Amino acid sequence: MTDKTPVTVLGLGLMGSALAEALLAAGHPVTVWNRTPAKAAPLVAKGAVQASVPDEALAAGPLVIVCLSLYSDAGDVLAGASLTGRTVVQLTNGTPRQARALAETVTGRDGRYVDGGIMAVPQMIGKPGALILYSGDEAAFTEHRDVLAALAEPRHLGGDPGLAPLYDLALLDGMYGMLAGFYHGLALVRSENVEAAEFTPMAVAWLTAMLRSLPAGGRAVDTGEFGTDVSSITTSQVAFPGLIETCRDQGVDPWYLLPLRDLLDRAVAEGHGSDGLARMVTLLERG
Ligand code: FVH
Repeated sequence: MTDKTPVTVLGLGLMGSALAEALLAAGHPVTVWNRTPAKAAPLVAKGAVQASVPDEALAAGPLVIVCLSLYSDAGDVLAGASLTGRTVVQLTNGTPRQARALAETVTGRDGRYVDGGIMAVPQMIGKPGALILYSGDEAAFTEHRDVLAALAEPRHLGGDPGLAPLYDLALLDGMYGMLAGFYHGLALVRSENVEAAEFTPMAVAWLTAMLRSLPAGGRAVDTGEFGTDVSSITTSQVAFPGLIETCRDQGVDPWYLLPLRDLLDRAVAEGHGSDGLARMVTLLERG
């Protein structure tokens, strides 16, 4: 017997399994369900109860964590199940629109809905440094905050269920931009047979130094003061043709640099050449 909240986990992929394992490690009774039942075996060996259908798993306790590939999978799995008195914490990756629609479905069936964006990989779950962003029913979140803290630092962003996926996608946006730039630069030096092992430490140091400029850029956007004493849009715009030409000379597709060049050109044409790169935000917002 335990006074710990029973938790249901629907979906035992890489992430769902890590979530269930962290809850077991924190002493919660955990009931799991997965479309492919065999994936539950390692968790059952650690004390989880395996349900044979989603309904059975949903009946096990008040808190239901959903972690499937797609929102449509979550809709299918929850379809027809009784959600009365259940708090559904949806950690499947999706869009704000999908989150708001699923929240309506769940609340329409007397459940409470919290959406979440996992800012971690499975290996980070249950360890310091992992963060999960939540939004939606704040009372339900507060009630289960301590349970959710077993997974990662829980941070609630507001009552609109679409906020967690919005922040999640915005952070992924930044991550993909950084990774695309790194791999593109790597392709460029590899055109002269430079090994990744030589280039990577330089890229890490350079990108780390550049990351330190983000707070000042954010402040410029918040205040509308885009003047810079670091590097102007014109400085970048003038450098871009050389960057693109070098890609072509070295046999590397300039790819993601082309729309960036167009944006810089537009910024200069509209009279923002002396501003810092943070000005790009106001141009993008008109897209
Ligand atoms: N893994 C990660 O690093 C990221 C970190 C950030 C958040 N994502 C999101 O988490 C969701 C699940 O990701 P995952 O890594 O667990 O994904 P898989 O290992 O591929 O497992 C997918 C699970 O979904 C089940 N599933 C798929 N389709 C259906 C369906 N039509 N009906 C029922 N279940 C379905 C699948 O079941 P099975 O294939 O084992 O039978 C797995 O349980 C995802 O949104 C990430 O973006 C993870």
